[in-house]
Amino acid sequence: MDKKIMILGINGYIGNALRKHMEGKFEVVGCDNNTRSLLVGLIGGKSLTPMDLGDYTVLDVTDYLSLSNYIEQENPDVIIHLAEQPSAPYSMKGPEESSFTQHNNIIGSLNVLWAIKEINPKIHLIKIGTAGEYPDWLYPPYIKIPEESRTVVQKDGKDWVIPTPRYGGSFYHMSKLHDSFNCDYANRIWGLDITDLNQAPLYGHVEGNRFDYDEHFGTVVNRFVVQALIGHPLTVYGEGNQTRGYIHLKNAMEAIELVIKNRPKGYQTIHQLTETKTVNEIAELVKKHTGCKIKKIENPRAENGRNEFDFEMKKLKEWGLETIKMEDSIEELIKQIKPHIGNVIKEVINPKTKWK
Ligand code: USQ
Repeated sequence: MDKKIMILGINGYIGNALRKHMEGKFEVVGCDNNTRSLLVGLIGGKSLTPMDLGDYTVLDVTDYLSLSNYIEQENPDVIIHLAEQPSAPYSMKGPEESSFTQHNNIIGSLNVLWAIKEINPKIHLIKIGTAGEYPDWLYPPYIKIPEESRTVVQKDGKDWVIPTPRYGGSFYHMSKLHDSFNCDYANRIWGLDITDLNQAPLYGHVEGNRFDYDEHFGTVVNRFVVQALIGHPLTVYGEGNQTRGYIHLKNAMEAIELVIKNRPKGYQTIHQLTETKTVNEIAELVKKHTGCKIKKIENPRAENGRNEFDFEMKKLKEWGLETIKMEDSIEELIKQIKPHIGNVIKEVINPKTKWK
């Protein structure tokens, strides 16, 4: 049984919540270079809620020597790699933001792979990927996106094992895609055990965690709740018929715990999402609970305005994840956010970054 976990990126929206979730269950250590707070600050924002951070080591994962020394010193059983720039809109803001995203994400992940191989190839790497590695045009309506990292294609009476088809929908998604190929390759040549956790947009809050609502780092449900509470019409992009998968932050933490307890052999992909919704459905749900207004605005992103999304979600179900439904949890989220609503910086709400 794996006992010691290391969280790379322990001060982010997922990292800090994960530390809180895992303490008492595992020995937890982690590092961060506080890029998330810095980037949110640079675009004029700030976490709505005060953060209660634990002990951590200041470390940049793109610095191979520091990272490998840290892993060698701590000798964890599992590394959960979250030290990535997580925002698609941020990666589309301009050349600096794009190259920062790709350098930070791809080089950081490559360093993690090398450090594991050099120091202790028995470490299980859990890497947060993205559900956005499967654009809708690659999986036309009603074809379930398979939950296998590799797919068997039959040709000329032979089986050919190829990576499951993926493609990115932003320079951020492209960085995650490259990470996935590097993980697949590291497994093929070095035999590392790697879980690529392809996660859908998150929402929700846990006490003491950060909560972003700006156009770049706030995800749609969290943004809509803040907008509703300050009387800002909900910013539905385009006609609001975009369908995405979603998962509550608490479920995402439980999912990572299940992955640690059900350690794979080899390179596996897991779909980390619990339900699919259109943006309009989310807006209507928030309206039902707050009476807010909804406003359709020009979509700043390059994305399909209407799509179907159908995922296999076998493994988390099989391991017993009890899913939290958005409609059952939105009321609680509104209650959690209300006391902090005086901290809102209104200027960061409307989207300014155009992708095209
Ligand atoms: N949207 C609106 N109005 C808003 C904000 C978003 O209509 O004010 C729409 C977007 O156009 C999009 C959907 O809501 O169609 C979801 O957007 P999001 O900002 O909540 O999430 P997204 O940019 O897709 O990115 C998030 C995470 C990222 C993760 C990704 C998974 O930030 O780290 O990789 O979800 S996925 O989207 O499946 O690629």
